[in-house]
Amino acid sequence: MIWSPKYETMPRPELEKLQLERLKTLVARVYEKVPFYRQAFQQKGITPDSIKSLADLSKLPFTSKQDFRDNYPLGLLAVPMDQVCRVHASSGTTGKPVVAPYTANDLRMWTEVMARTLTSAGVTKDDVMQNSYGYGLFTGGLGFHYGGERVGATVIPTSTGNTKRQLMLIQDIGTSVLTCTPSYTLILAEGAKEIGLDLRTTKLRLAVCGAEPWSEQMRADIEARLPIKAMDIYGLTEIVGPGVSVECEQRCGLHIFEDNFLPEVVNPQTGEPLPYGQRGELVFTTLTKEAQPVIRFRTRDITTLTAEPCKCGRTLVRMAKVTGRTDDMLKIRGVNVFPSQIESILLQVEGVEPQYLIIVDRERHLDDLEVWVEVSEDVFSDEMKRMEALKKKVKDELESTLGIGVKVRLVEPKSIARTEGKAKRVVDKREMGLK
Ligand code: DLL
Repeated sequence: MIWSPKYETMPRPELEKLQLERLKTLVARVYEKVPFYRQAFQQKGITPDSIKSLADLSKLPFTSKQDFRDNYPLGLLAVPMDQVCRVHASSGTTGKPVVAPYTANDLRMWTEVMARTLTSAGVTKDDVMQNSYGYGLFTGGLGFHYGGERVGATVIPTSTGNTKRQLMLIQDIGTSVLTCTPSYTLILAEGAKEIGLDLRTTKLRLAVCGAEPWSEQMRADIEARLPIKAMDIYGLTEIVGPGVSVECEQRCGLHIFEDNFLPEVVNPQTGEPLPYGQRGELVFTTLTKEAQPVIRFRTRDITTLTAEPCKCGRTLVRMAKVTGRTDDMLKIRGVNVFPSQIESILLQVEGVEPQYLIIVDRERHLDDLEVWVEVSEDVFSDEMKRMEALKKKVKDELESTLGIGVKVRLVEPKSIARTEGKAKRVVDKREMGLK
């Protein structure tokens, strides 16, 4: 089903016309209302009149995470404070959080894109949707909550954590859809096993997962452990929260709600826009946001875009699943390594669990990569020889793909700490000042 056929299946020429109109209005607005943008435009010799076609987008300056920090908390606001009806913020693990203010219209738009998102993922009014994204400053909880209510589903606002209670509600209320991070689905699967609950006896059928990178291998693993189809949803605080893009039933990339969020992919080094099909950094301009519109935000997420028609009927551009960020790339002895590569390799080896930790250290001026991975119960209780063979297999697979030496440590089931929010899978001791 398509929630808003008008916008989701609009012929592309018409959509592009709408985007251009909205872009012109946006540029004029931020030029007038936000000193930060006016200055940035002036530095590039741009006025609102410089935007005559969508291609002129590339003349506009970028906005970075640092710009949000420099203007903390509300220096990028484009409306008077009395028009702001809600404020969210990112978790801010790396410094000050990013503050996300919304006007009443922004909240309406967000609810609408979340209704489109959930519908595209397969949620209907007949579903019972257990929302295990964190409620609070994080955009996940309330974003999904209002979207779920808008499509008419029954929403259970559990928020994260308290796995036992989550499992109880799945059984007692008849939850059919889980909305949570991909890593939390695995915590639920483990919890169910511990209490002897066979999730196949429940009504669970679908999960709408996002907020962290997860590989196709991780998806296969999740779908093998739980009786669900796991759909990918993407979003970020700076742009709106969840609801920027989502998969449809074809699962061949995530449709971007382009009437609201104008995407580009650029070369992360030079900032040069790249054509469809080329991998680079995703950049977004918000076309309809009132409180804190954003011009050309550098997401640091790496993907490709395609405008090829999709069988689902949506005309919206699709982005490939995000599996890495420009800033999660580890440079190990000069070699680029993405955590997602390690995840994909590990999950193809029989006998290991989808729980791992990547530890980067520096020993006598040399970078050292160590991967801890949990083994399954039966392997762990088996003879030493089998453990040794498994360790060698994991090491060989990692080394042959990454092209560098890797230390592997097989650890006991459930020994790697689980996180209920976004999974933390890399410990870089080089950055932590421990070396
Ligand atoms: O994570 C919003 C969200 C909530 C999205 C719930 C989906 C579901 P932030 O905390 O600002 O916002 O984190 C945004 O998370 O730039 C990506 O690096 C990453 N991310 C989000 N969704 C995905 C995904 C929310 N489906 C940052 N795949 C983004 C890969 C994702 N990475």
